[in-house]
Amino acid sequence: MAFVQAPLPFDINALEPNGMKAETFEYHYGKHHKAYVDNLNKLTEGTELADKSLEEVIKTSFQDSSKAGIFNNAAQVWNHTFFWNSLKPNGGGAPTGDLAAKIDKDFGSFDKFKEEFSNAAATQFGSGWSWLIDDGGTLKVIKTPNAENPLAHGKKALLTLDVWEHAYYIDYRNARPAFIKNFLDNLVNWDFAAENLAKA
Ligand code: MN3
Repeated sequence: MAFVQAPLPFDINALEPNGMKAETFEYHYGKHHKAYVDNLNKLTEGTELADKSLEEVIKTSFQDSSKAGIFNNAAQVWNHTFFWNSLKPNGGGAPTGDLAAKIDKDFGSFDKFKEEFSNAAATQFGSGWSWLIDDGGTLKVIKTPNAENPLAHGKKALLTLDVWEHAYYIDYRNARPAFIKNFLDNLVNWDFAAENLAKA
């Protein structure tokens, strides 16, 4: 069974009022994300991995140097689907409920969380990702290079921002900090993060 690209959870032009053009999704979803899915299918076709779940492929190929290409493509398929779900029209602002309470407890305040998340996203040298994770009951911010993700490390992801240059070059050119600020102010899907926190 082939791996399939999940549909975008919003219309391709839905985030234009919030600083992400349809053109960004034509390339980032339509070309970059699709290419990872196509490559993963080519690399796993006819192997035992073709019938595994995407999560299983990520976990079994991580740190196996003979499967680096499979890991990179599988993780990038998963990371991008997770990223699209981390966005929503007119998102941003502050979380509520249990998630807000945990952020206050583990970071000191929501502003401190934003500072840590922005810093991780801005200082990831080259390509990678910034994440809010639940590490055994404690919320943390981490950054990962290239395709690496919390799942590979057995941690639970709550929210992510793609900081590969292809994620922001159409909307923000080289201004990664402006892209990060816009994500936090106008795009974060806190409902998605809260759902992930609530999962076992
Ligand atoms: Mn990307």
